[in-house]
Amino acid sequence: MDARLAPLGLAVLAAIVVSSRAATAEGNKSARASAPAGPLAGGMQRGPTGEGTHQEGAREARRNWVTPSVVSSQSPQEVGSSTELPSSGKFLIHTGVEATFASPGFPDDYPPDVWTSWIFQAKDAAATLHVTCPEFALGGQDSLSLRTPEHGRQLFFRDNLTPPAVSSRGRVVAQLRTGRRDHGRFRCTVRAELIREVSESDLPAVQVNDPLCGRTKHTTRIVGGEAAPKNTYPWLVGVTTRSRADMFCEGSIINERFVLTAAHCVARRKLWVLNVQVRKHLRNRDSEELRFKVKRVIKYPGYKRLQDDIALLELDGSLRLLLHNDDVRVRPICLPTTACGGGSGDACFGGRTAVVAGWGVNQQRPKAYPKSLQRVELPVLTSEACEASQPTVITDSMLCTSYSGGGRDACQGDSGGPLMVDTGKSKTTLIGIVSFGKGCGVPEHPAVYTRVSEYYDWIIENARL
Ligand code: 4AZ
Repeated sequence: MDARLAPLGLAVLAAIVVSSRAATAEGNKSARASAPAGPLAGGMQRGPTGEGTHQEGAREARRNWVTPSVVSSQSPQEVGSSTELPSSGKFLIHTGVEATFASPGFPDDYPPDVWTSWIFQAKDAAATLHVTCPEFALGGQDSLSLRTPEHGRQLFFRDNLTPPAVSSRGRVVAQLRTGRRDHGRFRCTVRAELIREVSESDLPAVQVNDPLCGRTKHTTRIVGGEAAPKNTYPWLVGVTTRSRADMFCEGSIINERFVLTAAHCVARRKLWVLNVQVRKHLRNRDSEELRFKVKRVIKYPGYKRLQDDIALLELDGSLRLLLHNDDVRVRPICLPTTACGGGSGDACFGGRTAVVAGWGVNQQRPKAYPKSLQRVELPVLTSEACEASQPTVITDSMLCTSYSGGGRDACQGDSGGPLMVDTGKSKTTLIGIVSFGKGCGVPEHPAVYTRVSEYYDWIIENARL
C-alpha cells in the first residue's frame, strides 16, 4: 500500500533553456584572428603565484607541459563571443557562448609528448557548462580527461564508444596527455547555458479541449478484450481512498485540475479520504503513479441512483506542469461539444465502435482482477436499441454498448471509466462514463454509460480553472 502523496513540484522539474547560442560567423572570424597561434600558444606563461616545485617547473618547461596547476594560477580570460580558444588556458564562458578548444596544431595531429590543460568556468554561477567533442581521434594510450565537481575525473581514450561529453554547474578541467610516439587530434566545444526551472505561471492553463487533449502515442483501436499497452490512455485515472494501493473506480482527466467520473463512485465517500491516481498502469502498487488528494466533489445536481451519473473531482493540485512537460503518461481527453438530443445523428455515436478501459474485474465468479489496465472494443447502440434493451428507464443522457455475441463488456470496478472514440487527427474523445448494467458480457443486457455530450455546458461551467 502506498498512500504517500507525490510532491508534484518535484515530479516535474521541467527545464527550459533560456540562453541562446551566440555563435556567429563574424564572431568566429574575429576571435580566430585574435587567438594566439601555434601549438600550446597562450599556455606557457606561468603566473607569479604558480603552484608546483621548482623541479617540476623545469620539467614542464623542458617538455612544454601545461599542467592544470599551471593553468589554475592564471587569471581567467573572458570569453564573450563564440570563438576558438588557444590550446591551453583558463576561461570564463559567458552565457549563450559556445567556444571551441582543440588539440595543439588542430586540424593537424598534435606533436608527441603533450600535456596541456584547460579550465572552464561559467561566467554566471547559475549557468551550466556543456562540453562535447564532435571530433575525437586520439592515438595509442593518449587520453583526454574531463573533471567536474559532480562526476570527478573521467578519462577518454581512443577506443571510447561514445565521444567525450560532460555537463557541470561548476568548473570543468580538461587535460590532454599523450605519449612520446603517438599522435592524433580532437576538437571539443564548451557551451554555457542558463537552465532554470519553469514555474506554473510561465505556462498557459490547460482548459477543456486544449490542443493537447486526446493525444496518445499509441493507437487506441483494438479488437477483443486485452491488457492495454502502457500510456495508451494517459487521461485514465484511478479513483481510490488514501489507504488503498488499488482503486474502486476510474475517471478521466479533462483539464489541468478536473477529473470526470461517475457520481455513484463518490456519492457516499468522505471527501478527505479520496485520492486520484495519475500515471497509473498497474492495478496495485505502481512506482510511476502520482497521487492527488481531492479538493472538491461536484456531483451533477440531478444525480439520483442511475440518473445523471456524473461528477467532477477537483484535484488538490494542478497537472499544468506535467501536461506541458510532454509526459506521455498524462494527458486530458477531449470532450464532445455537440449534444445528441436523443436522435440518431453523428453526435449520438450509434453504430460507432468505441473502446472502454479500466481495472475492473475480468471475471465475476470467482472474482478475478487484472494486474494491469484492460481495454475492450465495443459497438455503440443507437438510442432506440438502447432503450428497447433495458428493463430500466433509459434517458437521452445515457448511451449503451453491446457486443453481439456477449463476453466483451465493462464490468464491476470499471465504473467512472471512459468509453472513447477515435475522432481523427490522432485524437480521442470521451463519449461515455461507465455507469451500470445487468451483469457483464450478457448479450441481452447492454452496458449503460452516462452520455457525456449532454453534460458539456455543465462541465464547462463547473470545471472552470
Ligand atoms: C459495476 O459494477 C458495473 N456490464 C459496471 C459496468 C457494468 C456492470 C457493472 C456493465 O461497476
